[in-house]
Amino acid sequence: MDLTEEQQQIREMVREFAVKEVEPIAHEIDETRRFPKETVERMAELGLFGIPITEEYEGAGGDNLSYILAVEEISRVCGSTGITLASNFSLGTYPIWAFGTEEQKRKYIPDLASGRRMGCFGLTEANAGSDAGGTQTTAVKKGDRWILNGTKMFITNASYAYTCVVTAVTDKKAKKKHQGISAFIVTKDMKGFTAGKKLDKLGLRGSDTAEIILEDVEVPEENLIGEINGGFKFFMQTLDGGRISIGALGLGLAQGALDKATQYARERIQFGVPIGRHQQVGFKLASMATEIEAARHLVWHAARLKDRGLPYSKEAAMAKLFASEAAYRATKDAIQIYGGNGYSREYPVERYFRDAKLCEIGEGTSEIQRLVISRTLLNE
Ligand code: COS
Repeated sequence: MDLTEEQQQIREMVREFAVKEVEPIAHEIDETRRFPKETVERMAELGLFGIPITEEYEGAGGDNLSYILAVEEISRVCGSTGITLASNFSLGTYPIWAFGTEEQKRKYIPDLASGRRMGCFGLTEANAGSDAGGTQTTAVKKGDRWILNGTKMFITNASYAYTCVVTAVTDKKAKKKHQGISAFIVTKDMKGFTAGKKLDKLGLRGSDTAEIILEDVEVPEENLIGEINGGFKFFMQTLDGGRISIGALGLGLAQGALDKATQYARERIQFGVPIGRHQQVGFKLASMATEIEAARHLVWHAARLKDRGLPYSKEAAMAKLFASEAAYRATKDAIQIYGGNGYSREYPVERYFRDAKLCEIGEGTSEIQRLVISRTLLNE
């Protein structure tokens, strides 16, 4: 579990920023569904959007684990801000960084890594949820352009993003549907590209989730990522990394809920003693802490595999699965420890609980993670 000096510095810097600047507005942005542009600007100033991107492209030249630590620390105080950071890098930036041409990287990565512009990822559609290959958005070649039509939904940062990496069907007759899907970089200034309705959500209410509508959008052929009909695998690989970041989101939320519940258990007196001294409460805290530590091992391990260039698909799924479910249990138990106060919006733990639920759904449900893990075990 040792961190390098650089990783420790990033962790401490982000923790300080989170406590000083993110936590004080966490309740308000949740309550009013406000996207905190000022926090996004501060995260850009601190270089958080491009931690694993090399300096040549205006990144911080760090590693993937450092970025995961940043997501964990921000999520410890505010899940909405945590997912804004996580989606911007793992989904909005990474596919261009990992699979784009040199020209695409030069054109788009500096703006994304520096945080001057935001990015998003357009995979999900009304009929392409767990079945990621169910894409109905189409791309038809016309001269040197692709004409895109379709609607993407549940897209994090959609209203604020300049670039959106989207999937579209380029070969309707492909033998297997994933063999006819391509990936494109679409930008906000292209005619016919609009961010649609903003979703009113249970949790993560200070983050932006909206539709992306593509109506006869003319995309230059140089904006195709990789080969025609080769986009599905890029999206799957992008999701592998995204799953580590959702693991970090869950981990941060669980840790935040434990911090609060422990403090409360020290201060709240019932039957003449702090409630933490009652075994039913103390043991709850012990179980939460143990699961959080286990989740941290899985999340950091997956991030380290990625840093070392080793396969991490199964480990990312395990990290996300375990950290998400641990977050759900920890935030639920934090409410229980707070009792009636936990059920009240006057106290933060109900927000943690609502935010944590997303981790079991976004970037592949827990059921999909079990499918990915079991298929690997069975060599399918
Ligand atoms: N990395 C690289 N390639 C991958 C991959 C990965 N992680 N996962 C699958 N592939 C490849 C497979 O190897 C296969 O390629 P070949 O035909 O060359 O063998 C191809 O992609 C299709 O894979 P598969 O047959 O497993 O696809 P399925 O349609 O069965 O779907 C799941 C696989 C369910 C795992 C996928 O659809 C998925 O992850 N769904 C969840 C989507 C999701 O997370 N949505 C939320 C988005 S929020 S941004």
